[in-house]
Amino acid sequence: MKNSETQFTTNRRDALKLLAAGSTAGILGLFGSPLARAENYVKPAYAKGMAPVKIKSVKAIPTAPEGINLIVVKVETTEPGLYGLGCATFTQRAEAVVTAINKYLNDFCAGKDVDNIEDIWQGAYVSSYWRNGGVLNNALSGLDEALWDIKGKRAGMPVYQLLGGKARFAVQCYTHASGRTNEEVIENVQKFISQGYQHVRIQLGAYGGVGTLGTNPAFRDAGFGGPTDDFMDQHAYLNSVPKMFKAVRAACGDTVELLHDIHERVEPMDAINLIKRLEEYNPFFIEDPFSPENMEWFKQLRVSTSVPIAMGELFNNINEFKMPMVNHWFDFIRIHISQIGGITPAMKVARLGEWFNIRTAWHGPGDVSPVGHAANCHIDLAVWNFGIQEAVRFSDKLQTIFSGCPTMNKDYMSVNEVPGLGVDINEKEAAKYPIGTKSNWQVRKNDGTIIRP
Ligand code: GCO
Ligand code: MG
Repeated sequence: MKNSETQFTTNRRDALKLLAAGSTAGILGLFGSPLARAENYVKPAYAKGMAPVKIKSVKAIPTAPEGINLIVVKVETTEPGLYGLGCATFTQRAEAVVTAINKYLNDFCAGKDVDNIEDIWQGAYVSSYWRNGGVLNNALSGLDEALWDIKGKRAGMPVYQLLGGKARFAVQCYTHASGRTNEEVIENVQKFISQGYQHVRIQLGAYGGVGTLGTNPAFRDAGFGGPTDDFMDQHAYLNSVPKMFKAVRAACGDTVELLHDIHERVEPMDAINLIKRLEEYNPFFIEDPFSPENMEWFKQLRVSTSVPIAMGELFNNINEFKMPMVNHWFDFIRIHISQIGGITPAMKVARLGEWFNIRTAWHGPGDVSPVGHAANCHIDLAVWNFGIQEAVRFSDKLQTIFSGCPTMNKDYMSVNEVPGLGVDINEKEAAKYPIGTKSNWQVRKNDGTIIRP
């Protein structure tokens, strides 16, 4: 039996508990805390009578009509005929993204309310505990963009309207002019100028340019590395780029805006010296001077030259670019938006950029699906700090699979003006072009050292 002492303490403890509970309720009641209000929550008027639409399934639709792996996510809902599409294209690891979508996101999302995009995004983002990797972020992007597509369809509006409406009539784009010689590059630049382009990216050959044309690097003679590994002579490349700019400026004049992608292929100090040698040709921007592993070098670059810089297609993680943006380390943010998780995070990046006058130049090459290009374009229409959009031409074959692709009028891109993102997919056609797995980008120096590609 408890003695009087313990009885007292227990009573005292219970009394204190009661008091606490009473005072919490009192305090809560006083300040009208959410806890207190939750039970009074009423459905907003517009939703009265609207059955909440739930996610029924999330699946990956892989296709590779041009030999480039593309991954689209389809979110089907409990409302018959209502579904959304999103881009989850990580072309080098496509199979892994398909697994992440079909095995994990489908389970995670089934039964969730399609309207709560931010909540679903945050939930899916942390659901793996370890996060911010290319594979999971791309899967999340497919889901996210599909939910924005659905919200546009439910609202009866193109997605850019949900993002704040048009800040410009259409989206100005740049295109790629390359060639094995300066003469071929000039020919292509002139061709694009005649098509109405004012911004043209110039590259001699593939990334690394003439530096990759050497046939018998020492490592191959030594039997080192793989038989298909590329070779790059960095100095041949570094010497060729200023000559290319000089030749193009001489032939095409000062009006055309010229861009170039170093593609993180040279040593940081060589990149800085190269960019200084390009100053006189007034580039619109020079892209990816360094790899994401070398962000600190931007300090040196910024005090060495005033050439505008674009950075970021390899970024996956907010921590890779948040402070560099705050420190004005580059002028254009080049994110591959599915690599960070889609429209929801990309809008936050764009808004952050606005406060530091960093403009958008989203990644838009062939390894982004037409759904992804549409997502880029909807954001580009709506954000104030739009810079330029990388554009590709959608082949007839691609358009047999994807209808409603963004359209080009000279160098201006426009979205399909229908509710949602505007792009639809023919799954039967898509299935005719299965994805492949062979994508290991290996580039080596003469002695066989691996170069970041
Ligand atoms: C660009 C890019 C691409 C990438 C490609 C990787 O600026 O468009 O650098 O060409 O290399 O997307 O798969
Ligand atoms: Mg690039």
